[in-house]
Amino acid sequence: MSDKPVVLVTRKLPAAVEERLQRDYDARLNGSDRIYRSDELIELAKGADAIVPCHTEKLNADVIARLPDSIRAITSFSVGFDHIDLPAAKARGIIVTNTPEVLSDATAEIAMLLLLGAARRAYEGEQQIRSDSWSDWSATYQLGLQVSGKRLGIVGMGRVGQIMARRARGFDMQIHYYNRSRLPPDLELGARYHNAVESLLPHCDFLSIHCPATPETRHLLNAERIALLPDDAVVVNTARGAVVDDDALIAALRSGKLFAAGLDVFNDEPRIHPGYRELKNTFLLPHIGSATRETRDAMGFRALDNLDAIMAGREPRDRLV
Ligand code: 8YV
Repeated sequence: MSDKPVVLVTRKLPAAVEERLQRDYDARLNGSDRIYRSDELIELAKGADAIVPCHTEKLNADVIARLPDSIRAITSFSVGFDHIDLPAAKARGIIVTNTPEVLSDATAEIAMLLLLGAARRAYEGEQQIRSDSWSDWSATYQLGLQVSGKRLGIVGMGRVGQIMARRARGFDMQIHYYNRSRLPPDLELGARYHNAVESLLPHCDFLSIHCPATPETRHLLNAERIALLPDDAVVVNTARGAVVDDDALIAALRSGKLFAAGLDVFNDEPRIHPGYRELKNTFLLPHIGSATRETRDAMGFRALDNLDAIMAGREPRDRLV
């Protein structure tokens, strides 16, 4: 029998990450990449020292209460941790970590792609080419909104929000932001701070959401707040679907209050609100913010660095509880 710690890995991870797992641990890998039901996950965790989950595993208070006593750590392959009940883990003495920083560039890239794609009606253009319905050029054909020089409002000026601001400055955008606390001037780089979402929104030709999903940010973008945006604003979300009230956003896209939305994250993924699919002014991606080869490897290695530290009795770099 191996004396290596036993680790349950809930989803298939990049090859280099699985190689390291197999070298250093008695790893229970998920070759089929099927999403385990909660009771299956609890069963598979029997005798394991740690779990490496993704955001697809809902480790709520009930599941955490039923995990075997052997589990000492949950080292998530994600920066977001809304899928893990931290107080429940803490109460059981289970250490929880995430993978910050390593996916900020990739996520900001997707936010910029969504912003540009929504503003320039990329979905409709793509559709016309692929369905062979592009008939001719005209001076008023497929008119979108110019991005350069416009105002970008950022909700949540953490790592991803700050990189998004830097990328947007490349388009001469003027940056406004809301964050719980104001950034120091060397990080703010001239961006205008708003101490409430309500005061930010009227300044947003484009709004990009980068805050975590918490009970406080649930439905942060609702009908009342959408009404505060300028007419023809564009909304981009690469954070979590829960931050947006889908019915309110769809109504505003349908009525023409908003010009378009670019979304990579949704409530109830992958069974998203069907209203988004029916609209032409949405540019939709399937939660691929961090999906680059480089970033997925880096996320895996960061999760394993945390796991190595915990198993060696050291403090992990990214401890949440
Ligand atoms: C990941 C993410 O793909 O890390 C996060 O929080 O939202 C995504 O970029 C996913 O969560 C991995 O578990």
